[in-house]
Parts: sequence; structure tokens; C-alpha cells
Amino acid sequence: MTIAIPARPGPFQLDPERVALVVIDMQRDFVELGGFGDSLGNDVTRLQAIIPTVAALIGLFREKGWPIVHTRESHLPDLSDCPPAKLARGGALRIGDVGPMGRLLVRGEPGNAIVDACAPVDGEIVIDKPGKGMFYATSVEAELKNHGVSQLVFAGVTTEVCVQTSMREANDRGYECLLVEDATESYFAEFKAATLAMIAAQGAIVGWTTPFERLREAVE
Ligand code: C5J
Repeated sequence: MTIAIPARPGPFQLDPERVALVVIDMQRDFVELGGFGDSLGNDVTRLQAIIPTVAALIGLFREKGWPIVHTRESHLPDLSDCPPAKLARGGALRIGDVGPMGRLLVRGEPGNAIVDACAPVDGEIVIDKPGKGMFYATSVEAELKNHGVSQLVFAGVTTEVCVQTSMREANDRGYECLLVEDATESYFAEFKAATLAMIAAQGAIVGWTTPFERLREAVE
């Protein structure tokens, strides 16, 4: 039986047998001072503000026993999975350069870790992705198939980059997608607002959006 979640542009019919949470890139590299996001001149405090809501959302899915996927944007230490066009762009530091939390966006470095409050626990799926989208060059589609998942609830950072790219990839692959509005954030308030609007526009052309409380109240 599905649960109707009040959402934009209309109710999202959540199926407890088929749903998974996807938490995009809640890494120190994007959220903390000294990381990749900070090196690009961004205000990371905007992203830190959603940590309690993302943690509560993860807690809700754990309580329900529903699958959870965590992603990290990351590259191999030799950067062989980082296209030159991506490597060439950046600010004061580039991908692979050494910052206060180790090499930026490189797997296994301290800055690449997911923040403690949102960290995965045993049994949860962790996907290292070299691109913005979670399906590009990863095993996530096979993992979701194994779990019988066809609906994805999205959270994480940043709204208009890796979250939106992943949602669009998921939408094209037939997943029904719900973005939790206050469990995602951008360095740019106007980009977040525009992304939320364009996702739900035209009858949920990419997916649905809802605040965490509406989701929590509906499923509890
Ligand atoms: C960015 C991301 N913003 N996780 N990555 O470069 O959105």
C-alpha cells in the first residue's frame, strides 16, 4: 500500500516496498572550511545548516528499515577517472591539490569523508562517483535493482549540481523522484529556488518536492 506524501506539484505516492533514500555528497570537501567548495570561494555555512535535517531524514529511513544510498564525489588518487576538462577548472586549488583536509576530492582523503552526523552505517550502500550524476561510471543502478527499488527520495548537496544531475539521470531511467526541500542546499539561494521550481514544474517533469516534516508526518 502506498503512502500519499503532500508534495509539489501534487501528492507523491510513496511505496514502502520500493523506496530508497539517496544522500548526495554530504562530504567534508563540500561542507567544511578548507574543502573543495571553500576553495572555490563558496560560503560553506549555508550547507552546514542542513546537516541536522539530513541526519533526521537518514534516521527516519533507518527506523523504517528502508534502503539508504550515500554518494561521494571522488576521484582515484592518480586522477585517471577525472577528465582533463574537469581537472582544468577550479579556484585557488584544483582537484587533487593538497588542502588542509588532504587532497581535494580524492578517495580516502580526510576531506572526502561524509560528515559524522550523516555517515553511513554497515549495510548501507556507498557509491563513489567521478561525475556529478550518481549513475555515471558507478554500480548504483545494479545496487538499486538488487533491492527492488523504483522510487528515490533525494537529499544532499549541492541542489543544482550533483543533486539535480542525479535526479535527472534517475528520472530518465524510470525512477519516481522526491526531493526533500530542507535536506538539500546550494551555495547560491537563487539556484536552489530555481532548481526546486524547475523539478516540480510541468506536472513533475523531473520529480516532486516536499519539506522533511511533511514526509515524516505522512510516513509515521
Ligand atoms: C559540486 C556537488 N557542486 N556535489 N558537487 O561540485 O554538487
